Order: sequence, then C-alpha cells, then structure tokens
Amino acid sequence: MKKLFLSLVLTLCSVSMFAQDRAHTLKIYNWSDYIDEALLEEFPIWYKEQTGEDVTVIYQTFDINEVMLAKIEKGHADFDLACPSDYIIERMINAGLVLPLTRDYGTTPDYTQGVAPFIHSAFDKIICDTNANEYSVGYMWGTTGFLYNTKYVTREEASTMAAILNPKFQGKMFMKDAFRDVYSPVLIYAKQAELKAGNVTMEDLMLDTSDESIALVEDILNQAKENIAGWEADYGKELMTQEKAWISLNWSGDAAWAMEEAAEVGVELDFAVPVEGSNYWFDGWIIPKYAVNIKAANYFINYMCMPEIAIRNMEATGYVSVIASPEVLEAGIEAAEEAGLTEPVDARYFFGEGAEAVVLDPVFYPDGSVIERCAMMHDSGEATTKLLNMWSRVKGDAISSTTLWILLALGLGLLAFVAYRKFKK
Ligand code: SPD
Repeated sequence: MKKLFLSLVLTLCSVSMFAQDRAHTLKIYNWSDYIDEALLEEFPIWYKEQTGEDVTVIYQTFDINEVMLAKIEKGHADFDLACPSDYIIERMINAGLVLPLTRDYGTTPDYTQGVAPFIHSAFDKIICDTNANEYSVGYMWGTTGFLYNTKYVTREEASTMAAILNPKFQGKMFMKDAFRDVYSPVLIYAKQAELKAGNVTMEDLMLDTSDESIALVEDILNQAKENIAGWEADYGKELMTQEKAWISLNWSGDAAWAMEEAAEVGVELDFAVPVEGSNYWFDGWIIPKYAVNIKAANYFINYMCMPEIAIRNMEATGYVSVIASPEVLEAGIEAAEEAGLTEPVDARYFFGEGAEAVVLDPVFYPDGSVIERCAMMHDSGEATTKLLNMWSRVKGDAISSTTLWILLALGLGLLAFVAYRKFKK
C-alpha cells in the first residue's frame, strides 16, 4: 500500500513538473528554411525582458502544408504556433482548428500594426464566417513562377506556363510537389482564352475544382511529364544552383535564395511569373486549437513583426516579410542598390502611395502589373481528395510522396490517439 502511495505521489509530481515545463515551452511548427534560426535563441531573452517570464523554444519543420495539417487535425499535436499557407488557414479556421489571437502584448508595442494593408485585404478574402485577421497574422508572401537558368532558357520562354510543355526542356524541369500550388497556375493557363474573353475571372478559377477543370489540368501535366526531371518539395532550389535542371516551377522566395547562391558559383538564375497569370500566396501564423502556451505564442507573432526581425528573416531565407514599415522599404532599396538593379517597380500595392517608382528587386516585390494578374488560392474543401488523386495519377506512383507523408502523419496521429486512450484508462 505504502509503495502504491509513493508511486502515485511520484507520478503526480512528474506529471505536474511536466505540465509546469510545458507551460513555459513554446512549440513552433514552421516550414523548413523559413527563419533566421538565431532568433529562436534570442526570442526567450526578449520574452523575459518583456514579461519577466522564462520560455524554452521547441522548433519543428515541415515541407508540405498537408503534413502539418494532418499532424494538428488528426494527431491533435499540441503546437503553440504553426505557419500554414492561405488556403490551409482557410481550411483550419473553418474546421475550428485555430484559436483567436489575444493580441495582448502587455506594455510591448504592437508590431503587427506594420503588416501591409495588401496582406490584410488578402486575409479578408479568406472565405469563412469570421474575420480571418483575428485568427492569423501573415509571415511571408510571394508569387509562383519559373526559376530558370539564363544560360539555357530565355526570359520569354520562362514567362509563360507553356514552358512546361516546351520540348526544349525535356528532362530539364523541376515541378513543385505541392498539388494546390501547381493546379491553379496550370488551370489559369488552360483557361486563358476564357479569361481574356471575360467569360471567367481569376477568382472563379481559384475556386474551380470541377471534374472538367481537373481533367484539363491532368491532361496538361501528363503532357508535361516528358520535361519533368523531378517533383520536389524543398530541394529544387539547391539543385538549380548546381545546374541539375534548367527551369523549375517554384516560389519566389526559393527563387531569390537560389539566385543569390547560384551567383556565388557563377551560375545565373532568374525568375519570371507567367504572363497568363499565377498565384500570389502568403503564409501566416496561427495558434492551433491544441496549443498550451498561448501567451508566448502571441508574443512570438509580435516579435516576428518587428521590422529588424522581419529584415533578418528576409535576409536569411530569401522570402519577403508581410511587414511594410519604412525600415523594410529602406532595406529593400539598399539590397537592390547593392545588387546593381536600376529598373523601378510600382510597389504602391505593398508600401502605399509614394512607392510608385522605387528600385526594388522585382523577385521580392513584383511590379503592380504582375500582382494584378495573380490571385489568391482557396481551400479545395471536399474536392481535395479528387485533386490529390489526380496528382498521384500524374506522378505515376500508386502512392505519391505527398500522400505518403499525409498517410504517415495520419498513422502517427492514430498511434498518439491510441496511446493517449490507453494512458487515460
Ligand atoms: N522553404 C520555405 C517554403 C515556404 C513557402 N511557402 C509557400 C507556400 C505557397 N503555398
């Protein structure tokens, strides 16, 4: 009896010690290569200065939105912060998987005020019964286009989605292994005549998951397979610097990173957004339903929005922060100057009036005319399975790597659930 009592006391002590530690832990789930990692060590110091409290950061990464979603949705993972893309934020808000932000920063200034109105309006376009701006703060944003090697590919060739069918690129193209990000620009390409004729709008296409449209995209992707050297989630940018392929459908941030790395080894890469139109996308911080340290999560979001922190993250990753403060504009101008750029862009859509003709890197801040031909993606809801099936058929594997990751995450979620039930009993 004495022994039983002792072990009960010990168990209760360790459970409460764990709970105590967990309360001072911040679990973050972010894309890989998507932060200046030194900040993960600096945040606890800043947090202590602001709140007087300790926090330990646990940081995990993912390469595919759907893997992150499955871990939280099915696995009930207790991350305090995650960083999904626009269409997944939409899905998670609608599934009740996101907690509202408290925006309670004590005496610390509210740096989230620096988020560009352009990004605020993008969040307003999220289709849900609530104000998405109350559930998420943007982190990085960009466009989808072609990263290409100027030795083998002309700008003209890279400026059209027809590139995926260009026989010149046989076996020389990487395709992003992200079914949602590829589906929309290919559909825009397939429907360009209807778009031009005004029979359909970009917004319509961003919501179009009809069988007819899926079949159209599948057909184009099947024809493009001759060109596709690999389907990559994150390593394509590096392989492009090693000239393993000539052209790669990619995100602007990865393109910027690759262009800089490649230049150091004498390889010239560039980036172009298809003339037919494409996606602009953003990733944003959310506090998932199963979060524990909500206070530190809110502070971390605020920290990420401090202009100097935003600039450091941009420099480390190649991606563009959602912050549009004068410091960020200044840093953008300086970087363009250092890179020897001279061509101005109209960046009013992001930095407001006064940014009509500023010399900025157009991979980071495309001209307003490019943004006008891009639109934001939405959750494909129940049609997601149809899209995933099409993706697997095109890739020709019974189980695609995306599906495999999703299945693995589902399996892990199930295991965690069974273990939890057993422990409870
Ligand atoms: N290596 C970091 C990649 C993050 C890119 N997010 C883009 C998502 C587009 N839907």
